[in-house]
Amino acid sequence: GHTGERLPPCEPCEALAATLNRHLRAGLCRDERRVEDLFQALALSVKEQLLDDWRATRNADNDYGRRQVAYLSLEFLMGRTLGNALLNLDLTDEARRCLTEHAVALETVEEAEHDAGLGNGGLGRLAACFLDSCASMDLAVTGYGIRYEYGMFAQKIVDGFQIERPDRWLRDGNPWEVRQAQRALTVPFFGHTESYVDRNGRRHMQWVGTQDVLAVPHDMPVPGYRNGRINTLRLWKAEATDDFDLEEFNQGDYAEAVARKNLAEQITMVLYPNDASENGKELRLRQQYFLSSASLQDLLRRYVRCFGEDFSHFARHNVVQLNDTHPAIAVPELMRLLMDVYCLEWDQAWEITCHTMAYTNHTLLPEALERWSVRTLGHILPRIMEIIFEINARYLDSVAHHWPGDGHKLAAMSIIEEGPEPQVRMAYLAIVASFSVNGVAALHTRLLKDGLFRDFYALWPERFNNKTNGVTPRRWLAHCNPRLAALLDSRLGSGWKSDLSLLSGLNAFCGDRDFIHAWREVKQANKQALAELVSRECQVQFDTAMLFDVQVKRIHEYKRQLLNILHVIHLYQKILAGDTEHMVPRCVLIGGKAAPGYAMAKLIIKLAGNVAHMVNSDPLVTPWLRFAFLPNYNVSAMERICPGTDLSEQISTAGKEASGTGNMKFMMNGALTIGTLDGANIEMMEEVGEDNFFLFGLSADEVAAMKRDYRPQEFIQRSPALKAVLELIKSGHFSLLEPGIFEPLLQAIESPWDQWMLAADFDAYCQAQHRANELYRNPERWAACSIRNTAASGRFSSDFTIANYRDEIWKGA
Ligand code: DL6
Repeated sequence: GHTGERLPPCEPCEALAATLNRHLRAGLCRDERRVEDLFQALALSVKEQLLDDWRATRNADNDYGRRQVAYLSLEFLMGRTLGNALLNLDLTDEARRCLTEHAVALETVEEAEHDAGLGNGGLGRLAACFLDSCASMDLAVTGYGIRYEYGMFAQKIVDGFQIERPDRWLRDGNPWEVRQAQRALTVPFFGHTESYVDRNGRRHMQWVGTQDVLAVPHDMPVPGYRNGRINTLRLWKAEATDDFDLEEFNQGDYAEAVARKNLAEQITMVLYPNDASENGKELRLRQQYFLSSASLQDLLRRYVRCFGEDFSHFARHNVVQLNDTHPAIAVPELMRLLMDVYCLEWDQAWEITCHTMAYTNHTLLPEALERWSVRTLGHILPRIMEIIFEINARYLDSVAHHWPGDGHKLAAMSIIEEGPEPQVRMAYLAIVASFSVNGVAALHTRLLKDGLFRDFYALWPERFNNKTNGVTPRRWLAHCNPRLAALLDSRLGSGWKSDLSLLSGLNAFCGDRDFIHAWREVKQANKQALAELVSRECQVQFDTAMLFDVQVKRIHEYKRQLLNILHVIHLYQKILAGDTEHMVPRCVLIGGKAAPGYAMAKLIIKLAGNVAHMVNSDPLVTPWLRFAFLPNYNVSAMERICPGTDLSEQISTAGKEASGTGNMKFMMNGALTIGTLDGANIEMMEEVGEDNFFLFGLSADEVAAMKRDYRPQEFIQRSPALKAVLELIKSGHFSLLEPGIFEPLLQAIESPWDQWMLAADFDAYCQAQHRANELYRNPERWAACSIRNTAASGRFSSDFTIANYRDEIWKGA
């Protein structure tokens, strides 16, 4: 038919088994059947099953009966899709039945799926949890992101050092995505601006001489939990525009045309692997603008199709949630589109922008606060730079009005940071244009208000609000821990999967011997599965009778994996000294990736490996202690890790971890936490009670006060244990073949500039570890505390978080 012609509706979908066989036959032209083939065929079949609901969802949302939310994020750390999709669509049993004739377990097929590693860590995984909750709560939310050809690198450990390997996750194709070539849009770069006067004598600006890049949507389905809603994650892929290829070709410069094509496609080639630190590269800015522009054009196109070019209700029908400042360039871009494309006046465009944008901050660390040099931004996006200058000029008028005659304030609050190389402060740009600014845990939001954004809070207190993070109970309990899920179902019914507060019903079972027994059996089985993973990936044997003590997250000094390693060395020394009375045998696991350019983080990994080697190869030590570093920690590894963990390490320097979300996954799965008063740990402890939590260390206020006169030597001299640990490292015991290699770590601990204050917290940490040891000696009491942790985790469902976004920010969604 012709383009756009309506075709008759399709036949209703056949049963999963029939689709599966069809896809298997269609996808294969050989006899043997690999599990990868079964995965592809099953994924395509599941996608086919949800297509009707997906279309129905899109059609229902297109009439703007409710406010539409666009969640803009440079990262969506989705992990695998199959298992979660089957769960939400209630197709798990049917899929299992279909696979019996192929004599393969569903779990085996699930493991053939590559993780979609389109994110670094917490920020990207939060976006993924939010998508699941939004769909499950029947909200019209679209995720907008980038379809990186290469996601988060794969981590290999060679001689104890991290090696990065490219993550070619699309190698076998992505069965979930639907390419929407007909909905491609163009995004301009470079060029310059000109003014012109229209027929009515109005002056306009235009951005000309641009190099345009095509943004092609690749849609991923986001099924709600058994409610028929299928939301969309729209990932943009950059491609060269046809016309500009042709033009070059006609001029005979074929090679140049191909080179330019590669340049355009570079934009979505790779995810920047830096978590909580600045990227600063031009290509990163191009990614940010590419995502922001394409997504806003998409929003405007949909709006205009429904309402024409009357934008007076745009903000009532749309809200754009900015996931950190990465997409904050959307602010001037929306202004540009409204003014330059749809001819609105400044004031009207600004009114719309300020009622549409909402900004979430995810970090207080200064090195993660984005700045772009005016020179770079002006070169790549000249029209956008002009608009930022104008936004700043008008906004500084209101600052001057609020603080008359205070030049200091003007400089401190300006979107442009003056200096030899003027910079655009992206967080300020986001705040100035947003009707809502939120932090991600109560403490974090307080620190934003009193510290980092103090002046803005004084100017616009009503904009600031807290939304404590959460995680989806579908993936992080029902799917990843089927044994515990079955036990919960048997006692509570299955309603907890969509109302996690029902887990509080578990409190009634804390004294029930049979239940405690069943609870411990589940944990044992999950520990066995985790031990198998550790054995396969680390060649270290974990014994399920021992306490499983786990810290998995990005490697960063502020997260203090080093503190954990020092404690392992402390235990090692106690064991060698024969001081094992009442010691509970323990297996310590650390996992996580270091940013490729972060030397200290990489050295921490190396130390973990060397210490592990000494611990695990000493037969006097291994009955008491085993230690492993798990390579390539990612979403699917966490699905195996959190159900099998006894003790969860959340030990960041107070005031540095904005929220944490791994902490919540562990709690839900019945781990006890050893942690500082940081991020959401505080709220977790409030929910479960201090008796069921191993709290230690300085508070955020104490850290801030101590910073003025920090003397680590005093702590070291006062602590025989710490002294001994540092001396053992210094002696070369863990670096016999690499003398002096750990010197930078030792220097950091002993430096008065050590922001992370390891020495100050070491003794308190060991005492908290000792309390954990004592509790674990009584397995029944430990299990009761474990039950109470799961029971109290309902608050940390991302459904609860999203209900708050809906009611307090996205009003009308
Ligand atoms: O809000 C999600 C997650 C928090 O749980 C972590 O505490 C926080 O470190 C992380 N922030 C970042 C910062 N990246 N940037 N910009 O990843 O966000």
